[in-house]
Amino acid sequence: MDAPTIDTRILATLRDASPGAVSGAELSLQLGISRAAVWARIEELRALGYEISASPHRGYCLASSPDRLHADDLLARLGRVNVVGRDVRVFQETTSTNDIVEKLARDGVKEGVVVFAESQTKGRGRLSRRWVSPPGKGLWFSVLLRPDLRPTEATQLMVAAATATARALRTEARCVPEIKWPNDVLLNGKKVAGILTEMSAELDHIKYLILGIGINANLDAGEFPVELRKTATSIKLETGESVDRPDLAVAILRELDQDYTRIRSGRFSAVADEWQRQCGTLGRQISIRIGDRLIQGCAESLDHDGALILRTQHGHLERIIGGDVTLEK
Ligand code: BTX
Repeated sequence: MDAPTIDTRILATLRDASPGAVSGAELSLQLGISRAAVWARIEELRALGYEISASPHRGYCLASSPDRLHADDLLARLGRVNVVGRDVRVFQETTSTNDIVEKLARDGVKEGVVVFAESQTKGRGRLSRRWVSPPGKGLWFSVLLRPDLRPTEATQLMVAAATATARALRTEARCVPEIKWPNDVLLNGKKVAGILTEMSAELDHIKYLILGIGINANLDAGEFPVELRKTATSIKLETGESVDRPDLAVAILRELDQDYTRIRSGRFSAVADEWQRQCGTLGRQISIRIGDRLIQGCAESLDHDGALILRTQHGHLERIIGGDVTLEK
């Protein structure tokens, strides 16, 4: 992990002390900079929207944080991680965070880097479909991984991403998400999050894999295009409350770091078990479109690689590694 910046350390120290305060002298000692330099950094953080009170006797106290993604703050909240989130970067606007991470991957950047954007002009889903990503309303981010897996095992990471996202939604937004195989997270039957996996691989080896995760946090109904209003939703629309985006972002990265650690140590089955418990697809009659082919049947289980095992109308078992699922009534 790179050395944390001064701002990351200031925010981490203020958060640890909150609701208490930390004196300028103490911060100056901890950070190895002058009290005037501490004050200058505090002024910069205030300009970004952090409400930091200062009293001559008590010192600095973090009263509130702005609704914005700030890399230093995300790192301060995240603390120690194994892989996912050891480097976090935030863009105000980009085409697609997957594009940025792909460039980093080709430049040889280490796995675990996470790129967020406040808005994407060309956010994408699978098969180049559009992903709506308005500014300041969601979490649009991508994670670079270099797993020691075969390309056929990539579904494991999609399953991990969906499981981690669902778990974080439960704890941070107190809602009850359902996972729809392979890459959707639903709230009350509508899509609240989507996951896009893109990879570069050789025949038997993944070179790198990019997990792109989009979460509709605080969008209002009018912020979705009309054609999506029946199928898409946000956390705010379903719970009636705005969610703290930086807190949710950090919760997902922590959960993902934990699941990735499980997968790296050969314990995908623990992730799969959890996935099965939250998955609304299992036991249901579904149809899956794979290119021109439409397969119908009952979703029976998930195999050791994350593929879906489907019992077709004719009683055969089919192993499905990707496609568009429609849940039948
Ligand atoms: P998907 O192909 O399963 O879903 C795309 C479809 O979902 C679209 O065709 C549209 O019908 C619908 N849709 C579009 N935008 C939204 C939205 N905001 N909420 C709900 N439904 C929507 C899902 O692909 C994968 C999405 C990954 C998005 C992340 S964001 C960060 C990263 N960067 C990037 O460009 N993509 C990923």
